[in-house]
Amino acid sequence: FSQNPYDLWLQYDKIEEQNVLNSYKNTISNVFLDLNSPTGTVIEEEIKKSFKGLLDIEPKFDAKTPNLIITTLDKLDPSIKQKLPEISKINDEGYLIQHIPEKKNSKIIISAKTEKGLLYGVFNFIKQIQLRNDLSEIAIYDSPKIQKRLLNHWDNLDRSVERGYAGFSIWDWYLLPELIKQEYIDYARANASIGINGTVLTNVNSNALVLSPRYIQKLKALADVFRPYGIQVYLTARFSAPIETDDLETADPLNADVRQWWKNKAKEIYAEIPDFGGFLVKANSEGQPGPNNYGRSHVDGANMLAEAVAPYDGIIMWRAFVYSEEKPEDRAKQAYSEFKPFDGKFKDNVLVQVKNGAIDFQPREPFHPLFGAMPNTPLMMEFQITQEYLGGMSHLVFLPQLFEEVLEEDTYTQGKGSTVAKIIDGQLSTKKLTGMAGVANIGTAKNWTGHPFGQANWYGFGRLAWDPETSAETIAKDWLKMTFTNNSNFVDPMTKLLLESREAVVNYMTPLGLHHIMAAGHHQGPGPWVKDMPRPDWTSVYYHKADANGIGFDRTSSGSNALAQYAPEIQKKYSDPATTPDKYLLWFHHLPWDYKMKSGETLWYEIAAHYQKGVEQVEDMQKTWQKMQEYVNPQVFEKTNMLLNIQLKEAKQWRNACLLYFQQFSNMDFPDFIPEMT
Ligand code: GCW
Repeated sequence: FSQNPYDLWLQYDKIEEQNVLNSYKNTISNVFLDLNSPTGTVIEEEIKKSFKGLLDIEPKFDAKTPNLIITTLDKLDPSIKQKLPEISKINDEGYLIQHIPEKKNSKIIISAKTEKGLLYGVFNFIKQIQLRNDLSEIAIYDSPKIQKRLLNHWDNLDRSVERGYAGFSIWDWYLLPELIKQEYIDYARANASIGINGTVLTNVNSNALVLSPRYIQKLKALADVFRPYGIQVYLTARFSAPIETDDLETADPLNADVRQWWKNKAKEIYAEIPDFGGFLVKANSEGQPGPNNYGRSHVDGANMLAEAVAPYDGIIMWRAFVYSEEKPEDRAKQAYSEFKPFDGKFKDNVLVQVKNGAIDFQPREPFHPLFGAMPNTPLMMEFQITQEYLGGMSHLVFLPQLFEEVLEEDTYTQGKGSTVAKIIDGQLSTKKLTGMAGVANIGTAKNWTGHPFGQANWYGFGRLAWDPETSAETIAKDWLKMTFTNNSNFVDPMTKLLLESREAVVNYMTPLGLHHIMAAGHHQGPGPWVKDMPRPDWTSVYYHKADANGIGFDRTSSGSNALAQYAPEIQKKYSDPATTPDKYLLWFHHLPWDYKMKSGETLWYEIAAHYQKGVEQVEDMQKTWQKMQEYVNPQVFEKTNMLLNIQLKEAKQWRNACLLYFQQFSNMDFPDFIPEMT
């Protein structure tokens, strides 16, 4: 095996099936490529590398009759252009791969409006070979549906990573700008291969130092590395930076000196990095400074920054993750209460970045009620790829399943079919900007993500940011084939394993709509008993509300009425426990322990059954994995084995801890299907 984990899904092992190998060799070994640019060099290197690996050939670049033509549309011969049926459909980042049959000289055209599009096309073309797809009728016309496809690194300047489980930050700030690590290049390449086109390098809990001239030089060095791969750099902006890094006395967004300070700062950055992407801002949230400190609104703050970067086509991503220390209002309601009135008031280059759910990256949450509620504001999705609440470094959880579930949800805000995906990709917005962010799970670990299967979540995020309607199943299959092998004895059972892994974690951590009952602070492991914290909405008891009368958070009109923030169709369905999907039951309702569930069993029984099921699902995952040894690099096999053992141990801890804790309120027996508990 090579299957070097460092190479992620870009495994280019030689094709073993002789007939397949020969047919590829015959179809595509004579390449025409005429790009004289840094991106062109990247493309050429990738073609060489993949052909050497997969096909064991050096492609010819000077053949008279090429059979693989890679060039931008403006350079294509009109006679060829005529044979590209859907050419007008692709956008500036899109591409086409079209087979053109001819008697003597059949060929494949990879083309795009821009070189960046061409790079994406080339990566997809190589993927077709990794997947062993037939090229003889290939006709792919593909464009990203979302414009800003970004990773968010919660990386601090001291190289610690907030909620990071894969080592330290890959950004070696101390040695930048002089030292360019190979990892930077490989990071850019991996991201480009899945269409990611930007990266926010620093934590949203930000440090103003990164805006100082010394750091701008370091940033420039990274931007120069990433540029040929079509990746822009972004920074987080600490709102109080004018005070902290200069001697301004205020950071009030309506103060003329403050406004000028940010304009100067933007000018200074853009002088070094002309394609700098812009700023991501966490303001007035969890202790971060912001416009509210000066009696100003989020709109005042965001628009001030937007004005500073607008001359350079920069954008501001303003996070909606706010919940006040003083407000008694249900935390799930606060972002909506605060931001909805701002709809239409932000400048055109501002996106409001919203987490997928209203609490915080739980194993399962209903979609955030802001989606669909601000049609005149570009809303950017924020997913978390790093597994803060989903087992950190040790649990195998395939997150595209979670992402897909959120994106498919119907908000009904503009009638049936108003899915979250359609809001994110701009179809249901009056604004043009679109974006999706994923909080990265990348670090200095030799395989980038620590857990070998963390790579699938990075990969899957990229795929969904490109097209939010991609199915989790397609992503699972592609990733497994590209990373390991095409053998269906591996791919089929492992696809099933991946697709079930998310429900497993929900079952053994937070079934039936339970949420935020993790241990305090680090969020690893169970902590339904957590109650003494600096803020009530950081405790667990705030969320599960278990007592002798029952369990769950009443968010209907008899409770916090958070449900009123959703469209009438959803309100109607979810206001009655009988019509609320079981998966959200305790998110919206407080119900007695002996409440009769759809299954006919009591609520207590179903809670226990779900915890038990979660444990059994991990046991099933282990059984499947045991059969996969012959397809997987031995180190990855053993590591995953050991991690699954830890996952099973922790799943049992979750089950036992939660059931023992809740039993003191339910006062009901454990069903006898949990031998350890009876
Ligand atoms: O829930 C919290 C996390 C914090 C994080 C915050 C946020 C970066 O526990 O670690 O801070 O979300 O998203 O801003």
